[in-house]
Amino acid sequence: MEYNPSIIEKKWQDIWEKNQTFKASDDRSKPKYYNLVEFPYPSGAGLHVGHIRAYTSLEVVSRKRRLEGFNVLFPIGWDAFGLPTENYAIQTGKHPREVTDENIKVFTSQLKAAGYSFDWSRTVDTTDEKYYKWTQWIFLQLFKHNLAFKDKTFVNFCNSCKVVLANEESQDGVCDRCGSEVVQMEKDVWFLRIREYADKLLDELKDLDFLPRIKLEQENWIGRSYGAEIKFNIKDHDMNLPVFTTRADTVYGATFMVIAPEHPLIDTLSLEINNMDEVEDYKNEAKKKTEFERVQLAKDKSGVELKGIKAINPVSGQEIPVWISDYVMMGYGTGAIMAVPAHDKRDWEFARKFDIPIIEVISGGNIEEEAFTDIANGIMVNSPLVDGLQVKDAIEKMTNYLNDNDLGCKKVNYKMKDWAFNRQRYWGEPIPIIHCEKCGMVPVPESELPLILPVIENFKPTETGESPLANMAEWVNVKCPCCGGDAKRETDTMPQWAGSSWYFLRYMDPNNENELASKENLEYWGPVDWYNGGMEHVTRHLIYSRFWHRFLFDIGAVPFKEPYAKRTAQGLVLGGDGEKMSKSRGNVINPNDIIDEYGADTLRAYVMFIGEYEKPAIWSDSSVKGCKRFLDRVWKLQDMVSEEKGYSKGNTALMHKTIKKVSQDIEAMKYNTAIAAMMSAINEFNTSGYITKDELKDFITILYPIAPHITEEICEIQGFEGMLNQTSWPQWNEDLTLESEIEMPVQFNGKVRGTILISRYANIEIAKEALQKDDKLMSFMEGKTVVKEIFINGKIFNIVLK
Ligand code: ANZ
Ligand code: ZN
Repeated sequence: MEYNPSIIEKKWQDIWEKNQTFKASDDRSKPKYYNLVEFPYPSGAGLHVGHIRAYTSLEVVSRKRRLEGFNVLFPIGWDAFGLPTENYAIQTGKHPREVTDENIKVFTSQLKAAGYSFDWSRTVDTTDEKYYKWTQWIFLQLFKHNLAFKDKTFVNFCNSCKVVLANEESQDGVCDRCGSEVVQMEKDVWFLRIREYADKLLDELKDLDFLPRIKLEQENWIGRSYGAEIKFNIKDHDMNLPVFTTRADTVYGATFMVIAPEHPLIDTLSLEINNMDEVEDYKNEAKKKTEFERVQLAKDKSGVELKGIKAINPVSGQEIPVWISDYVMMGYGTGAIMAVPAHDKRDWEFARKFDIPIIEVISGGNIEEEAFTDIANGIMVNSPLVDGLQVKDAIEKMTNYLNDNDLGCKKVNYKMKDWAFNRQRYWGEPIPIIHCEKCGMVPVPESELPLILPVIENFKPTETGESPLANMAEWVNVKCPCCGGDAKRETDTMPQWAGSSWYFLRYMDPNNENELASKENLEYWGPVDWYNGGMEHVTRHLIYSRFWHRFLFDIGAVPFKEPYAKRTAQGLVLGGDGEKMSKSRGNVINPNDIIDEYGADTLRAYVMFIGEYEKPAIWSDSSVKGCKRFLDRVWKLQDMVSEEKGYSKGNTALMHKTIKKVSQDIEAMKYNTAIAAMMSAINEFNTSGYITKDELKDFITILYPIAPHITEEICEIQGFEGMLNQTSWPQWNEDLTLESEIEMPVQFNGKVRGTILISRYANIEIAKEALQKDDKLMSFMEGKTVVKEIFINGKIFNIVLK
């Protein structure tokens, strides 16, 4: 019989679908295991091989867990709101709903063709009103707990397209669609107070089983920093300028101050500043730069002194100048710094460029040449209050001094900003808020949820950068739920991050109309046991969803603190040329082409074999063929099945070894070496020339998670009992993993002269017997007498001759 993947795979997929084999029942009597993969954005481009690499890993784990007796939840869904679909709708006039439905169809058939064991009955779609009803509900809870608010901020705006652009649409300061310059426009937008959760999100991290680099990304994103806020008085004014510093030890070395170009002090003191024109020009230039350009790319320092303004150093009493420069960000700390050029690289460059004094306060370096930043070894100087101390102690002492004299206080800062929760676009969840002149911002009553996104004709944003919803008078104008007066609906929609912040909860109870999920189901299925996804999502998505979840826990809406017990990440799949796959490069591999030519099992085996799972991997057509050949050889094992019961003597160690290796490697995400072990097992079966039925059964069982179709088919042809999806995962016996026959080295006077083939457990008598049958080894003993025999069980036979 020939191995014919296209027939076999369709057959088994139909059986799984018909029997609903992978439907997860809410059967609480069984131990559960919840595997989560990042649900795809159903774009027009279809599924790519990156998805396949991302999903196959936990697909393998899911199939293995079921054989281990777990009730497995392995769901999939659609993260379907967002820009590409909306932009496509603008270009074609097709409604995003229609576009989304078409794309979902394509994705569904592609994922099914790959043979994934998803529970298709639990599919969620973030754009489905039954789903986003609860996204809106969560927003309302945040609003009611004062964690959602509106504030002014700057957004990227394209004057020619008249749209607010996301950061990813306005890279390098130009509009992605028309190429014109992007300007910063001030707008009133929604924020979520995620900063209030910074400590909770950081402190829980330590107990989670996240990859170390993922934890690090989370820590850096939140960016907690312990320091002090210090007040610098403005000369001749009854006001002060607070700064945030992690280096209170260096206050004596602060020879100037720098404030961000957006700092409100400029307006407050505009009458006193003698060079306002110059200052305004500088502010306008700074507006054009993104934060990245300001912080990372600013090689050449620029700035303008606020002429006519002086600050007073709180410890030395010295008058120092105040500058504005774009290397100081308004969004961090207080938007102002004390500059210590002797010991900070950026301040040093700035002082050099503008000829500002540099005072050494930590000895050990050469501040004429560069800033001295070795805090571990420097000793304080020129600082009467802390001279002679080490930096660490000086920070402590100076902070206490400032605190006691009302000049400053301890302060913790976070890099993470509040979450800008808005889009001025159509294809998103409407924010359920009503603006009333009398009552202010009023939540849409929960009983009126979902607030349905109205159907419109024109998806283009308005001239003023508002969402197209703003054009719909009949939708916008409502009565205030509070006072009944005329009011208007909020027209901003939620960002794409919203729907993906809680989807894992909905999978636990996808059709619940009364709650986001029932208590019982949340208790049973939660938390997610294993979450795998891309490294590009371990900052924002992972933090946002942990934040929402923690909030839901705090208000008693979910019974567990952290959503994901374990989080891992796959590496990218690069094109055959080693570059990122992209249409323009022409190096994109369509998974369906691979399935059509070689079969889904080959595709799955290949993406698992392609290389270390966490590292980027380069696509190779010849390795795909290699994986197909591997499966051909698996199929051919059927030609050498012996009638022997159990494991044969010759294959026992091989079986136990291979089961152990594959079991452990799957858990450690070392899929490539698991497959390599199975490949070499096939070589050994071929060498011995036979395989027993039980050996074949167990061998195809451990291959089943990776290549379920071919293995189910073999199982059926061989008449093994039941289907593989109903068997148990094979166990190994550690003692039996050891090869029973070994090649024991034989030494004469300390020199290895050859080996004898004996049982691992053989004693010296058996070894001597084997030795006597070996003419070559015996020839070394000719004419000599044996002085001593040293035999180490299972290791070595050493004979001393004279
Ligand atoms: C004086 C000083 C002396 C500083 C020294 C550093 C070295 P992290 O660890 O990131 O919190 N800073 C504070 N606010 C800033 C802002 N809005 N924009 C740019 N820089 C800002 O770093 C805190 C340090 O970053 C602060 O400590 C401040 O410079 C600077 F030898 O103050 B430091
Ligand atoms: Zn009102």
